[in-house]
Amino acid sequence: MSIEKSSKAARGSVQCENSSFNLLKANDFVAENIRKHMQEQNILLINVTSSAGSGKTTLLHETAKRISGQVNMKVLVGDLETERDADRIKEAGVEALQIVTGGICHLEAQMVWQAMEQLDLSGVELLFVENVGNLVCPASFDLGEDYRVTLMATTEGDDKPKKYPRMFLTSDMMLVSKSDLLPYLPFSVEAVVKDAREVNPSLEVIQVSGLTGEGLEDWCEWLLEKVRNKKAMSETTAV
Ligand SMILES: Nc1nc2c(ncn2[C@@H]2O[C@H](COP(=O)(O)OP(=O)(O)OP(=O)(O)O)[C@@H](O)[C@H]2O)c(=O)[nH]1
Ligand SMILES: [Mg+2]
Repeated sequence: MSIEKSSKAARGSVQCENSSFNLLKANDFVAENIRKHMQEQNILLINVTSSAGSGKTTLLHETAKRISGQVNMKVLVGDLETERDADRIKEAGVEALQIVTGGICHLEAQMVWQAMEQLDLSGVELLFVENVGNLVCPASFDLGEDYRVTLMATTEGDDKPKKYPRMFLTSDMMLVSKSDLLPYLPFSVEAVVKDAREVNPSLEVIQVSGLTGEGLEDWCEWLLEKVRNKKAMSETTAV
């Protein structure tokens, strides 16, 4: 038994025989190997996506501060240039490795596979991948994750789920981030949740702020439960 795949759309879903189709098929082949590898090692893999600047690194930093004493976690971070995000996460006392894509606007499974080879994963229970900030291309690339978590910042406008539906369709959790700014912005949480659930009725939602800590307890509990479930599932499979 394995945890249900995070992508709800057909993989390699470009419908014509062209180079994009073949690229996605190759990606899915590597993603499947990552999934198998993670299953064998009992590691929960979470792919964190969002537009640029929605608060992914801040969230991971705050998450590490709260749960790294309870769960052995590491982070891979994708960016076009610089190691800034990995440096920020390391400040929370968690090992982080930057994947510099050199201009590519999303992470591909083969990049994650290569990075995993540089990381000592023994004893790791939770591995985060912070994707490149972009709501478009990262939606198409399965990274072998157990769950895809998308941040939807209050600063982005509440119309995004219908404009970028594939990201919300393939996600398991939407974190409405920067909730501390709600009093100052024309942003309706009700409207964004309604739109997102019209795209993906099973999408879970938590409202969070990396600044005030709102929602982070619920978020961390969600994560810890998934870690426990993955372990229990692996033990069942091993019997
Ligand atoms: N008010 C407020 N600001 C936040 C919050 N989370 C992050 N920020 C700010 O938003 C900016 C971007 O945050 P990051 O955590 O770097 O966002 P990111 O999604 O990792 O950005 P990229 O990796 O560049 O896509 C920073 O200036 C943060 O301080 C929040 O909950 N509330
Ligand atoms: Mg970041």
